[in-house]
Amino acid sequence: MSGDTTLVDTVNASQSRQVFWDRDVYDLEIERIFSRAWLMLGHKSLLPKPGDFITTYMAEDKIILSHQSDGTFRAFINSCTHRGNQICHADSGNAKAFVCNYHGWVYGQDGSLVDVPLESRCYHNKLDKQELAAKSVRVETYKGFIFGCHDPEAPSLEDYLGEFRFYLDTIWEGGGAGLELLGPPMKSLLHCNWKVPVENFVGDGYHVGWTHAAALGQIGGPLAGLAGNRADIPFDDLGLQFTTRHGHGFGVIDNAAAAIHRKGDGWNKYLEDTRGEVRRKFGADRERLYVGHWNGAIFPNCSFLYGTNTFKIWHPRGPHEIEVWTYTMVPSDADPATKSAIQREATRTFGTAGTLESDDGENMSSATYVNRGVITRDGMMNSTMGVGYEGPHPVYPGIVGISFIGETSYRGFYRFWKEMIDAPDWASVKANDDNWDSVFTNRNFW
Ligand code: UNU
Ligand code: FES
Ligand code: FE
Repeated sequence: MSGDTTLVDTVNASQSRQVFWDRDVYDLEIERIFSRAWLMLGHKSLLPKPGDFITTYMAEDKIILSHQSDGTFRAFINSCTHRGNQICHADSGNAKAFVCNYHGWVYGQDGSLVDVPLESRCYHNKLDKQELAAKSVRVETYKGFIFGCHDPEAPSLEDYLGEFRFYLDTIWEGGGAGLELLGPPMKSLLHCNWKVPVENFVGDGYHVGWTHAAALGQIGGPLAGLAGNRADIPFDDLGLQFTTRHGHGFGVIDNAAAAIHRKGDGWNKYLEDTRGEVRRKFGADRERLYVGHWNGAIFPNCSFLYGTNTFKIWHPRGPHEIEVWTYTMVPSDADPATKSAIQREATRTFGTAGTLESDDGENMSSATYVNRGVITRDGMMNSTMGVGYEGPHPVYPGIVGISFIGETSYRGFYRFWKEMIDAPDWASVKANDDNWDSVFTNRNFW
């Protein structure tokens, strides 16, 4: 099953329900997407000193990410090259070396095999330790965020993020020192396909007023206006939606960056103090984004809400389950009280037991498990909202949709999903660089 898959119809903006259910589709995703794309590993704030390490996942592969003595970061597969035992069982720490607890092979901070017990006597000096280094992963960083990739043919991380950096820079650099992550992550299992939360975070402005109606009513403030079945819900003056070359995208609600926070201090004050610098550095069009609330995703499986400041990696665990890792995203130069206030609100809303997280979780497993039904899963899903009400924009790169409520970024996510599933290699993805956005046919919308 490869080459021009019919699972996603980019012309009619629909997707087969099998993308949430079928085991063969999942296996193909692991092979063609997770083994070839840049995946989020973490932020340097999680391992600030030489010797610091964290363990994480790239899809279902266990990974050690380690801070080298020269200040760079290296990642390697967390499985011993002797008999395969997991090398490191800690979530994080500081280590000069990693000792496999099965037979005691010792790996350096860079994954090289540095010592083998009884090497000369038992192996008669015939062991090639160089060849037996832990399998290494390509690592690159952007504004402190660390990514890993298995494919030597993949573009650089900067090119992979591409024009999405125009948007990321606005918040990852911002008007101060940029954003970092607070760990350790909260971890939970969710019974859903990994793409359900990604599509939700990349571009589902529609669900907010329905799924979260009760919670938003309780929170009050600017988001309360979105809650519920209201004919007068704001629409085209609410914000915008974006998709870019490699499927990354987001939606923005204007002037709502700190909507869940108290006025006058903490995060609100930080934004007011720094927005002038953003305007000076990046201009008014990006200052607008800086003070907006974002729901976004970096293809394939990293999502975040800027403003609410939850940061998630959806680690796939087969077609019908994920392990969700939730960090808090904070300005690295904010004072400790502001950081902890941001973390508290992020946890209350989108932590493992957060009010809004629970609202979403129910939908995510429902949208997955309903496809147990053989007749049900034969069908297609619809993402046509706002087709034609989107296009290239004079200021903002990528394709820009008319409102925060739309499915432009959904279409962009599945457009690139299909491209990756169909492509035999990165060269054939790169060949589409000049006409990737041709499925967005209204060239004169803005
Ligand atoms: O649930 C969401 N994705 C969301 C919540 C988006 C924007 C504001 C609040
Ligand atoms: Fe690691 Fe044997 S499996 S030392
Ligand atoms: Fe939601």
